[in-house]
Amino acid sequence: MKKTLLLALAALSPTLALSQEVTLRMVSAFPENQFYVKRTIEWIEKFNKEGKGVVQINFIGGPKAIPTFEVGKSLQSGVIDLAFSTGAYYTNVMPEADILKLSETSAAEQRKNGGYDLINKIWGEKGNMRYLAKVVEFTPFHIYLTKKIDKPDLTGLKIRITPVYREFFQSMNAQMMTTAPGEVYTALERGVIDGYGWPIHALFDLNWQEKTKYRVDPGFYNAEVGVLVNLDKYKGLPSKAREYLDRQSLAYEQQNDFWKSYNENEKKRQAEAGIQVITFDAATTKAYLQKAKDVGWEHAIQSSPQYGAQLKKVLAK
Ligand code: 173
Repeated sequence: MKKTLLLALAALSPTLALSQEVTLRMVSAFPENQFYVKRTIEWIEKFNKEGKGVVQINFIGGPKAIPTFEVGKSLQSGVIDLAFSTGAYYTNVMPEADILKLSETSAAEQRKNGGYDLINKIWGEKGNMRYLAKVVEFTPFHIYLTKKIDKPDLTGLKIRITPVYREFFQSMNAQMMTTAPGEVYTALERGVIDGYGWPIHALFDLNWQEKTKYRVDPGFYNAEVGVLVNLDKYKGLPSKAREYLDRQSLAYEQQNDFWKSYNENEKKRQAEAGIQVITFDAATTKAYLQKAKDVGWEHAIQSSPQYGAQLKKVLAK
C-alpha cells in the first residue's frame, strides 16, 4: 500500500522521478588529450543528453585523476564506476586482460561465438567488472624507432613497452622499459628510449611524431580499448539504467568500422610527417608475424592456465 502510494507520487512529481537518476563516475586510463578520450567524451555527451532522468556519466578525467596502471584496480574496488582502458593496463587485476590483444575475431563476432560471454565470466569472477563494449579494434600495433634496423632484431635498443609487447620484443632481444603513454614523449626527448610499441594511430595526439623516425611494418595483434563497469554497481542499477548503459555501449562498439579508414589516414599522416617505413623480405615478414602470435599465445596460456585455451577458441582464427 505504502509502496503503491510512493510510486503514484513519483509518477506525479518530477522531483521524485528525477531522484531515480543514477550518476556513474568514469576515469580514462589514456591521457585526456588523446583522440580516444575526445571521442569518448562526445559519446558521453550524447549519453547524458538522452539519458536524463535515467543515468548520467560524470567524466572525472584521465591519468591525472588516477594513474594509468591503477585504473583497473580502482574499478575493481568500486572507487570508480566506469573505466576507459585497455587490457594491458590492468594485468595487475588479472592476466587475462592482456589476452584481448590477440583477437582475430571482431567484437561483433565475439558477441555471437560465446567470446563476449566468456570475457564477462572471467572479468566478473576475477575483476569484479563487466566489459560493456570494445570501442577500439581493427588496429594493429607497430614498433616505432629513432634508429634504423634492417632485420627484426632489437639487440642494443631500449624500447618502451606495456604488457602488450613484452614477450614479442623480448624474443627480439630488446631492452625494455614499461611506461604509461603520458611518459613516452619525455623518454624520447631525453634519449632514454630508442623506440616504443604503439598502435598505428594516435601518435600525433601526443606529439610523438616529432621524435619518431621509423615505423616497422607490418603491424601485429589488434589494439583493444574497452568501456568497463564495476560489477556490483552494474548489478545494483535500476533495470532501466542498466538497459540504457548496455544499449549505448553497444551502439558505441558498433561504430568500430570507423577505425579502418581512420587508420589508413593516420598512415598517410605519418608519411607526411617524414616517418619512414621499415619492411623485411617476405619470408622474414611471415616469420615475424608468426613469432608475434606464437609468443603471444604461449604467454597467454602460461599466464592463465584456467582460461587461456578457452579464450583462444573464441579469439583466434
Ligand atoms: O602501448 C600502449 O600503451 C598500449 O598497450 C595500448 C593498447 C591499446 C591501445 C593503445 C595503446
